[in-house]
Amino acid sequence: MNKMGFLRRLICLVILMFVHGGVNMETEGSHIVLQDLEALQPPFPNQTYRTSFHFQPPKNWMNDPNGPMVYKGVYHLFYQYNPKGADFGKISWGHSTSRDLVNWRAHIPAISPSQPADINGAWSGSATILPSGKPALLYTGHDSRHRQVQNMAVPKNASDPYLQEWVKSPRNPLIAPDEFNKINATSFRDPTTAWQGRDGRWRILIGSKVNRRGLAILYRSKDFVNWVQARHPFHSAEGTGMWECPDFYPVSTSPSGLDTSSLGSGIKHVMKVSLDDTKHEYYTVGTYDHARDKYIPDKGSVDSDVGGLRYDYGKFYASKTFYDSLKGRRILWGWINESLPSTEYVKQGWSGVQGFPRSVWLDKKGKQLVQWPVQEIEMMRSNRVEMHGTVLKKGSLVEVTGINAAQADVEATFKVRGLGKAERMEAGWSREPQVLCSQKGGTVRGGIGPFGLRVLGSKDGQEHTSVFFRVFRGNNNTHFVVLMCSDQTRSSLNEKTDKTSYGAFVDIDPVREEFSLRVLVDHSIVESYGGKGKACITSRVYPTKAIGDRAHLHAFNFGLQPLYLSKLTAWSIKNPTIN
Ligand code: DQQ
Repeated sequence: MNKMGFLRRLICLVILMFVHGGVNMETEGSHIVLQDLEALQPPFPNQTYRTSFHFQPPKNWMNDPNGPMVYKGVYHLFYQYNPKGADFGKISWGHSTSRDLVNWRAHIPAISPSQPADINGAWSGSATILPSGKPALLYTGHDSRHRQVQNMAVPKNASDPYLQEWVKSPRNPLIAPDEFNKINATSFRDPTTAWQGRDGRWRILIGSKVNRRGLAILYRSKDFVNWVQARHPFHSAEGTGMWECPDFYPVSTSPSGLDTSSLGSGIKHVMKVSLDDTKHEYYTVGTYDHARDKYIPDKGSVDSDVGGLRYDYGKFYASKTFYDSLKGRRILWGWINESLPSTEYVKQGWSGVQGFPRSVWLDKKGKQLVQWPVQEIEMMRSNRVEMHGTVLKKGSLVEVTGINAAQADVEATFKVRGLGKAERMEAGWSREPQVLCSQKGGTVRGGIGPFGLRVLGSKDGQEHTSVFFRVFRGNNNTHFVVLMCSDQTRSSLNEKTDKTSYGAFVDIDPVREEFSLRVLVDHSIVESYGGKGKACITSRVYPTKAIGDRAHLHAFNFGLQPLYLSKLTAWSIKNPTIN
């Protein structure tokens, strides 16, 4: 609604209230007035950056995805939500459902602060489908004493596939920090989905810390109500600080996912934590020693966000997976926050988006995960355009036309013949991919690369976000290193936006493999998948010129070595119905 429309409705409302004044009308009138006032909320001053196929509530603040699950054929997504405004406040669990992970319908919040055990906020948690087939939600309550405690809620009516109403356990809190367990009451949160061991007991992890050591504390239960703390933490790592939103699940090299309680041969486990200090996540791949109830990362799997593996090397936090028993896959959700000062997003009337849901599985080398947008995205594709065998000489910038470049799915494969021009990794250069990307951005010419895609570009070239590869030769000349960057330095002429460049090293063998790059563009989101999903980078950008049909898409090569764009396929993405 524009400003005029809003004023017109406001005037009508005042007249209505005036005409219908009087005792009898007042009860009915006040009901109508309340509903109308809700509808009459002024339009958000800036809708430019709302996304089209990424999940968002209609307004207000959203952060972590909570309790994702599938129940009676319906996907559920809960999320940390402030019903009162666009900044973090007293948090509820917002709730939406979907039959296809693409179109979503909003429901009333599932959990709102009401008991002493959550009166200051219903914080993050997870869903578990119990053997009865019914779900239970475990979540952190910020209680009346400002402690973090663990609570449970169950559906009021389990025959409703939309599970619109939830009842809190009268036994809440089920788990609380006290003088005996020596748990820091302000660092004790975010219960995982429970898994059942061979002894039949349920297990959950809760994030915590002792000084700078991040911890995943293990609890066990026979009945899902009485939980007993294990003597030793399930896993911990020195120097990582508070572990938020731990996630622990089995994986195999098959894209088919596994139920959280699965054990057996050919199964590895993934442990992911979100670091409160750096707002980065990292994961390790390892072994679950169920006899000792301990997790042991594989040798070489680094237990840190520095040098370790991350789902996403850009904006992506407080993520959570669930097992989709409908389609036999594991799906990952993660929160993409704003890159604007809080005053800006409060003005905007909303804050926070969820990443497009991704399937996750173990790469065939067994050392890292592969992620890929769920296949349902294909339902929204239209206007397919294709390019084949295009030569990209040095300095090439080739426009891709025929699609909506502000709302697109682009898959490209680049082929490099001859690596002789690869730059040598110099001793003084940073080994940190993010730092390297900021030193060697999308306009800094190299030997092999930068080459890739320029998205959300303005006609005059002043604005664009470049997602690209660059190949380096290792010091001893025996190997090559592939860097993937998402360079936001020119993403917006608005000086207030954060323009950090993000980077990752990708496990691509440039001698034998082509370079695959997929980018989902959604107005203010650039979600990139390099090396067929081995490295992902999400950027949040706010173009001032490259908006809507004024956005352009290019393939480019600013390296000395010519190369081929062997194939590029791009689609516009149609608008799904979201909330
Ligand atoms: N967000 C929640 C916490 C969690 C944090 C509060 C992670 O439960 O630790 O909204 O973003």
